[in-house]
Amino acid sequence: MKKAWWKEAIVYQIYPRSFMDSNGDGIGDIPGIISKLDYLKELGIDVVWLCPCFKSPNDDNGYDISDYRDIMDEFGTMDDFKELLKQTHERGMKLLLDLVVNHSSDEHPWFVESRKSKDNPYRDYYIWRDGKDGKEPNNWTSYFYGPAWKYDEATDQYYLHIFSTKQPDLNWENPTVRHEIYDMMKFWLDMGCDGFRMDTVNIYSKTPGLPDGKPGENIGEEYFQDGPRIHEFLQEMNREVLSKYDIMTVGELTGGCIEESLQYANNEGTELGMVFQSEQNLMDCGDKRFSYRKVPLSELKVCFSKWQTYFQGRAWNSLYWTNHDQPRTVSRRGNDKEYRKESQKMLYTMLLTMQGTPYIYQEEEIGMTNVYFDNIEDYDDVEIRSYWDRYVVHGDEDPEKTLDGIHYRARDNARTPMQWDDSENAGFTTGTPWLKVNPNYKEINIKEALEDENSIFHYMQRLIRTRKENEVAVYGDFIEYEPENEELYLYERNFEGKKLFVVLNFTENHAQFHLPEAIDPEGSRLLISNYDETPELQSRQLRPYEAAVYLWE
Ligand code: TEU
Ligand code: CA
Repeated sequence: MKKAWWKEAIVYQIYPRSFMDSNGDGIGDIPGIISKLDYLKELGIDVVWLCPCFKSPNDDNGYDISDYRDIMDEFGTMDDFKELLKQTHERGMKLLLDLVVNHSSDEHPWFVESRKSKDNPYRDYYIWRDGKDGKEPNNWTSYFYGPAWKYDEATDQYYLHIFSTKQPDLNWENPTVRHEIYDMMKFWLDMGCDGFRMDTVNIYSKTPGLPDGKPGENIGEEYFQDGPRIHEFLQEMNREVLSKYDIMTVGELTGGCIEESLQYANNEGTELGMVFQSEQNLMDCGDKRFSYRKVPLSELKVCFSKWQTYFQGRAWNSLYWTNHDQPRTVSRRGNDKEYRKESQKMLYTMLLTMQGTPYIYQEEEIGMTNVYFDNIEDYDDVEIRSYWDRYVVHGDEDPEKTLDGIHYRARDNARTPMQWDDSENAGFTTGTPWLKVNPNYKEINIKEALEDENSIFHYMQRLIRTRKENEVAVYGDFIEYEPENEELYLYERNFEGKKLFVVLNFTENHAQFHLPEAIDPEGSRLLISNYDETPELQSRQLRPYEAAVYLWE
């Protein structure tokens, strides 16, 4: 197993818009982030990943970029950014940027030029096609609903947008586009940035001819996910940019299968350092975007264990429970009521004792919950709004049912402003926050967590320290026990003569744990646990959401 700093790092994801507002305009900003760097350092963070902070009209909160080389007005200036970079480095932490180059904003000068005329030098930066019989060039659909094509009168053609109409897809077939992107990446890396999280990295390459897709929810996916030239493109990017710096990279996969992921994240390092698999997020989907089902523990375990063992010795995993596109972990996988603290601690014990690089989304360290707005107007997300408009306002979906699904699945769950304390607007802003603060900020906030020695924050801090002191937690091989057990997740990790054994109760009940025959408790000691007075390793009753990790050395 080849060691690397980014394999040992703990990453913290910041959604800048919701993190900390320094000037009272209700929008989080870079000076706000700088003012909280010591807090992140105290938690034990090594790498800060910033969601997009570049110029943007904010149709999709920065995932629609109109200038890749400048900072979003609401977030601050280039000087603020450089100060952030400097102060992050001064504290021994690194800064990861979000690279969004499957598409740009329609307000990017490239697109403004491109749409002017068919012979504009920028025309071929995007994907333009003639309509077919007065309709779209093919049947592909956008992830934000409706056709993936928008008609543009000026030139009587359509442009492709896999996401919103304000996010036209860049044409990766065009080598000039690719080199513009590589140059832009070098611009940030030469400034000292430490790597990239790459947005929707597996959909850059579209199948030539753009054939009609088979019917389904996201039509056309089979022609743009893991497309024919994607590995060629990433290997080129790796040769020309990535391999020249000591950086970390993580690609976000839209869909994407495990076999293909192995190639993206391969240990030879020809493409990316690691990828985010999205399989774990798809398991609890219902038949619609905003509906859901309960996932049996055995299914969740199949998913995590599969990625652990399949990658072993061949590729490096990323580990995450949530991000800015997903609901809060404790509401989704744990119990956000009477066992909020226990279950969140248990879930992160799991994450931090697996092989891969862990990512902690903002406020996970205080066990933040979903938000349950009653009024659809209180939601801001372009995805929710366009869904509601299409399927409730102009369709026949039941508003109550859809709202229930939104409560469970919505991206805005993760985007409510950070709860720093119990003062007005949770200490996030002195103005009016861009998205309402979760009404639970009086009970759940960072000030409270810092004052309580039994808080999730302090447990997370201890978990992080424990992981860093025990290489086996980072690099160890993974062996699972009792995969069919619907209450417990049991596994072992091994590295250079050391062993960990992890016992996790995923239920709110007492659950019977039988020591597996293959595990000899002799010589083990308790490394960490989310309850007091945890006994030595033996068959016994586990308390609700109990987690315990034992070490042999
Ligand atoms: O998300 C890409 C992605 O996989 C989406 O389909 C995601 O699953 C969806 O938003 C959930 O419904 C990335 C970003 O993380 C997301 O915030 C952006 O909106 C999107 O790309 C477009 O840039
Ligand atoms: Ca602000």
